[in-house]
Amino acid sequence: MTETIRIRRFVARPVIVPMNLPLQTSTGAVARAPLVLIDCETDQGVRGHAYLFSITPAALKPLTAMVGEMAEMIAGDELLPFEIERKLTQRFTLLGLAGLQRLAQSGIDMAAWDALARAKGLPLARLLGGAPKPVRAYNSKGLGIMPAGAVVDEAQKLLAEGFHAAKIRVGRPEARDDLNFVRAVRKAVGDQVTLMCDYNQALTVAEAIRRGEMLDDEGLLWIEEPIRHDNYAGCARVADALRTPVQIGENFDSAFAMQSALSAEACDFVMPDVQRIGGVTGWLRAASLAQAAGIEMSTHLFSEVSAQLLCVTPTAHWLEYVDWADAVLATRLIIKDGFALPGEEPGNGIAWDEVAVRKYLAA
Ligand code: SMN
Ligand code: MG
Repeated sequence: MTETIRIRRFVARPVIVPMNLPLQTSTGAVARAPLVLIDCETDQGVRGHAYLFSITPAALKPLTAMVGEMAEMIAGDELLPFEIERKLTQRFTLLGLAGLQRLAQSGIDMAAWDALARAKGLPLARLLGGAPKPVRAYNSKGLGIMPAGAVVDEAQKLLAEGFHAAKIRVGRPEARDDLNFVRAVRKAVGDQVTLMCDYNQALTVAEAIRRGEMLDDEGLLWIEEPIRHDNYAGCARVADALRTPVQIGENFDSAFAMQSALSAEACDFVMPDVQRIGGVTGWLRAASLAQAAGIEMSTHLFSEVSAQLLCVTPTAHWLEYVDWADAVLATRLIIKDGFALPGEEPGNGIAWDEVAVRKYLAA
């Protein structure tokens, strides 16, 4: 029996929610989370949910508007994410499949897959042919560019939430200060804890090699985005020069961008971001590329849907855990003994706390 589900409409709502722990990166502070909450309404009454993170509040309204305009193009269509991808890709090719366009299309894709999963009564991982299972997770909420004196407290707080791994933000003006900070964290947490660091593209190629060599004996699992994200030849030089693996991927605009990076041998690991790689559909394509290249694939932000996706990723590596949408979520991703436990409830793990949504509405 074939059952046709149609899209009635999408509703996009902008909210700005407080973060429990503001984060200082080499590009500045992230203190509040501007989110676009997307609902995919179907003719069967089932609703799918997804959210986008506009990073800066300045992009929140344009992103919400872009989701709204894009959604009108597929109202009434069958709920088929691959067909939605084909149609929207065609409509936006001349504009360019990047930036806010990319985020909006990924959000629509995620909400559509969620509606499909809920319509079938399956968690997303099962709809995709796998099953929810524990995925290794690190706490990415803190250890920003902060005073050295606060390290012990912050590290202990992050690990006490059930993790055995955490990410350190680096890219201070002086390399020596980064090194001292990394050492202070290691001293605070001990040898059993996994640590990685993230430059957020702060360095030149030569400086990335110099600083990377300084960090090479610190036992870091990876060095993330040391230089401009799309300088793949430069990334390859850095990756080649260092013993510590180089991680990139949160800025891949599609699986095609990831393929270019892999062809250039730009990195040792990849960590696509589900709102840039093309939602669930784009993630699946990227996961196959990582498998073919024999490269570990981690996630970026969006812990709820990403935990489900990691369950069907052949070279699954680490889940990046942040709780930045928690203020408007009715459920939380469970963390236990260093693992995230994606649930068996139908869908991608996202449901709204409507009272909170009304409170943080930014319209
Ligand atoms: C990051 C990205 C976007 C917002 C905050 C922090 C960072 C990460 O690059 O990988 O978590
Ligand atoms: Mg990063």
